[in-house]
Amino acid sequence: MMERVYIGLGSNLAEPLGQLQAALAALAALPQTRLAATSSFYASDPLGPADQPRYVNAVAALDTTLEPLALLDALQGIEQNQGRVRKAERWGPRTLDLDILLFGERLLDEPRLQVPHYHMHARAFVLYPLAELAPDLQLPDGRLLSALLAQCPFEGLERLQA
Ligand code: A4P
Ligand code: MG
Repeated sequence: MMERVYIGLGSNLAEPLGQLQAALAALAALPQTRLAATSSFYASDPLGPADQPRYVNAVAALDTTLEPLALLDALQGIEQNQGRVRKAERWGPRTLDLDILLFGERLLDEPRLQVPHYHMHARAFVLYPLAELAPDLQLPDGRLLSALLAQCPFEGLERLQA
């Protein structure tokens, strides 16, 4: 079954814009998957430790018949290919982070995968690009994206020219 998946992309090291562009090309090349849409790129103030560069963030929409864990494996492969080094520090700088925000209507709570992504509800750098792609989106728990946006100031975010 084909399902609509939203991926959050983030980078704040080694030319973040180029990292995101390379990641989008890699997403478009995934098996059993179509890259359906891409948001604008946004510069964003770092959440977490403040002594790190600003991020570039975006959201992509995929249509896929991959199962969730197979998609997660593929995303982690793309992160590795782009030089991601996992460090102990939480929310520290990274060349590329690919998060599964939503996977169809699924609610997943597995050791390796929680969907919807646990913090998407309050992150401007997720909600605003997501709203470009799906302004009328309803989360599997019934919450409307528009209601989450109303609680989430655009603060710290800057939409970059394409
Ligand atoms: N995992 C569980 N659920 C998911 C999911 N829905 N999508 C597991 C992807 N992975 C999921 O992830 C750790 C483990 O989460 C994975 O092995 C997977 O099995 P990670 O990418 O290694 O670790 P992380 O990203 O450092 O941790 P975390 O807690 O996911 O961090 P976040 O929430 O991704 O935050 N500031 C700005 N402005 N923009 C950003 O993009 N990103 C972060 C990272 C911090 N500050 C930021 C940004
Ligand atoms: Mg992550």
